[in-house]
Amino acid sequence: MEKKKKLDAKEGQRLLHQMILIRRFEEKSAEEYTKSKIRGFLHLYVGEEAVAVGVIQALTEEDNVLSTYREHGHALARGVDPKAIMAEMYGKLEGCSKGRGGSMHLFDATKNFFGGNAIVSGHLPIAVGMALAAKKQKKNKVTCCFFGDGAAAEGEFHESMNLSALWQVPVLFVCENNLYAMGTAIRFTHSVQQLEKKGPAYGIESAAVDGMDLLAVMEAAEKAVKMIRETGKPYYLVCNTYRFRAHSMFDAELYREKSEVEEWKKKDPIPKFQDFLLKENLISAGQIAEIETAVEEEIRKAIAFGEDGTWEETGDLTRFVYSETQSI
Ligand SMILES: Cc1ncc(C[n+]2csc(CCOP(=O)(O)OP(=O)(O)O)c2C)c(N)n1
Ligand SMILES: [Mg+2]
Repeated sequence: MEKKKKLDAKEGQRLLHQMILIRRFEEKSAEEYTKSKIRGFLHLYVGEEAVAVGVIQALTEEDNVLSTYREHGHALARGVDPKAIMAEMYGKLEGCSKGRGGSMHLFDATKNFFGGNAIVSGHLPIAVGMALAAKKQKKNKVTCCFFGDGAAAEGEFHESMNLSALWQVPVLFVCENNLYAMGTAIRFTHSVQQLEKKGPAYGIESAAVDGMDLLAVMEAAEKAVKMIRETGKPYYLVCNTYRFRAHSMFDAELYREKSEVEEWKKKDPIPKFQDFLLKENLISAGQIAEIETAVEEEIRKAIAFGEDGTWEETGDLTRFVYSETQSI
């Protein structure tokens, strides 16, 4: 409630713009995928936008962000250039990972955005290591690590929680609990499904929040980041959310009822936040239309940039490969 009063029109509109950009960017990516312009894996974040936007707005530019293969939303919210993301998915040299990573490996060190990690839970130990480095270097840096409910069932999750608490490092673990790990429902992967209960077992302060409510996520993330900066300790935040689309582009969704998806769509975070802004007179219908138009233009430019991008010379394919680096 307090947060709602604090939010001014400019900031509210900026956040709405981010969520709409993520949604439209991904809808367009799916379209480009069906035209085979984008190849390889593609995991969409549609429905979960309030988590990335709500958490990342609580960080500073110096903080680190790590994510999974479902990371377009985090990259966009972090300010990675949509053109460089689209070119990456097109496999072009101008992509943020030189076209070699694709959708699952977006990376931009200038934004302190460290992936894009395709190994489920594999980036949690990396996040703890980065947080340890920041502590040793006496940098005021929070390392924020997004992962899914499936990742929280992996060994790395438990090792990372344990070590982060033991070493007292400034890391924010953000679990995006969308109730499924590919086609496996959470009741088949977790003995205790209130995932925030696992933090206190390691002595880590933890909370759960409605991940479909941007304002609630913002408030929870701000509280978490404040605690981390004040104490240097880790924090575990579970955002309960839902993906509206399939796990990836190769998923017939035989594991859930259409009616379940429809029920969750009623909690869509974008109209919810839009309605809030309208009700509080922080935006007008005309301004919402302007955001949609601006986003459309940003995406048009991103597609054109990807199309016009350069294919890497086949002779360069072994560049940046470990074996070549070793012989230099
Ligand atoms: C170590 C490892 N095991 C299995 C896979 C295959 N895999 C890719 S995504 C995924 C599901 C992960 O689910 P979750 O962590 O809940 O994230 P979500 O996709 O729901 O965002 C699996 C098992 C993988 N990439 N890495
Ligand atoms: Mg999941």
